[in-house]
Amino acid sequence: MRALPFELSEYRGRQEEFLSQMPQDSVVIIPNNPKSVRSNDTHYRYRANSYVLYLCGWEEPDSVFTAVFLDGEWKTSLFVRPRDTHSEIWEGRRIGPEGAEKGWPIDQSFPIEDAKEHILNAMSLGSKPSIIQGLDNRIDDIVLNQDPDKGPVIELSDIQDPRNILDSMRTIKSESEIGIMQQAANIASSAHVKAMEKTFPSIGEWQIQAIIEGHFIHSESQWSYPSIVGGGENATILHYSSNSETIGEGDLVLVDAGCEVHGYASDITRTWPVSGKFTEAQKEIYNLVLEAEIAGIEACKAGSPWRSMHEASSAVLARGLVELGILDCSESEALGKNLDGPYRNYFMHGTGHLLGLDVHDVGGGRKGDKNPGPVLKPGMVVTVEPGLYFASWRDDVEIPERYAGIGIRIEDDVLITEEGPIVLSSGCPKSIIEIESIVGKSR
Ligand SMILES: [Mn+2]
Repeated sequence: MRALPFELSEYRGRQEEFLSQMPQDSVVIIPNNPKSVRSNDTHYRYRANSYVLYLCGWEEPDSVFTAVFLDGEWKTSLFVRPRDTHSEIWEGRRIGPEGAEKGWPIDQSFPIEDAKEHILNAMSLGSKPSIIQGLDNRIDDIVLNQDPDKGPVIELSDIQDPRNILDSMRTIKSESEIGIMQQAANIASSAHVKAMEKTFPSIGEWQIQAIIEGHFIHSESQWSYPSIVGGGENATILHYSSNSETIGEGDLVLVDAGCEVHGYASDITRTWPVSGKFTEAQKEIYNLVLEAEIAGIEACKAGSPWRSMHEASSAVLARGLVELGILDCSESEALGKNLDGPYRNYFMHGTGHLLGLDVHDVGGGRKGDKNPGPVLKPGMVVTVEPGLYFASWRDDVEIPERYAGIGIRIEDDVLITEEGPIVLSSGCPKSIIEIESIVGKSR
């Protein structure tokens, strides 16, 4: 049984900060993720829900965290799988309610079977459910299909969502969370260096993946998202994940791979030549992306608006694309009034995202998010990851012959502090000189 990564008092502090912002007539309901079938009776490796990890560190499936306000104070409960010798023989030992009450930051614990009665009872006493829906249908159904004998059927408009409060709390990392995120960044940095060292011309993308993920497992970690290993033109596919081709001798490989430690993610991208030497054309694009990445990192200042890193990276890319003759217009036309100019033909994604218990962490800032992104504050961890992509097959935009087939992205994990940005992934080299000296060193 793994020990909790944080002191009980740290979890209690999070719960207190969260619940003090909740209306006292709520019953807070945060289900854990259910197990997920892979095939027939085998399951995907279980990953607990990030909100549950954040509030109480519970890692077993079939569980739900609740809180109700009773006799002048919030009382937290954790519903868990009960002890069961037969199941434990097959599936592994369970902590059970008695163990949960002893070692976890909660007031009381009960078998998961009791969750329904507990929730309905609180609702019948007038508490409005504040639930993260969509995690576990079985728990959603308790709230949505109430037992008419137990109390009034809840109005849908009375169901609250506690995520607004939790999400903004989760964006600010404590010292101990930052320590864990530094470990995750260190492991991923070493994995990238190992992969560079063992790269050779015509290596298979899957072989690089194996080196990277082998290092994660060796370090008692695991990937935080499926590794992207794209050789040559595959680097221009933003979510390439089949990792199934060999990489041509003169080609670059783009590796976007990170791991997690106690649920906290790292997320690093590096691009290197499998031969160990960049061509002149590759160097031109690489140095432009690197300059844009460094400008993005420098813009990660406490108090700056979320968009500042995207603006900084975009300005560098737009100027460079004009200077290299890829765009035939002025710098400001290339950039566009709303950062929507033709530089976006070659840089289609955002410059970064929040990082934490989820690799694309909660708190806003991503395309499609309701929250356009927070003002940068000390304790936030973000990624900075500009790129340029010239897919040779595209016929909707001009793809210059010289750069056709090149895809480059460089991504680091950056902690915001009052004293300026700290690059957690600084152990992963990114200059052309460093990369050329490492690639193929121990093939
Ligand atoms: Mn990323």
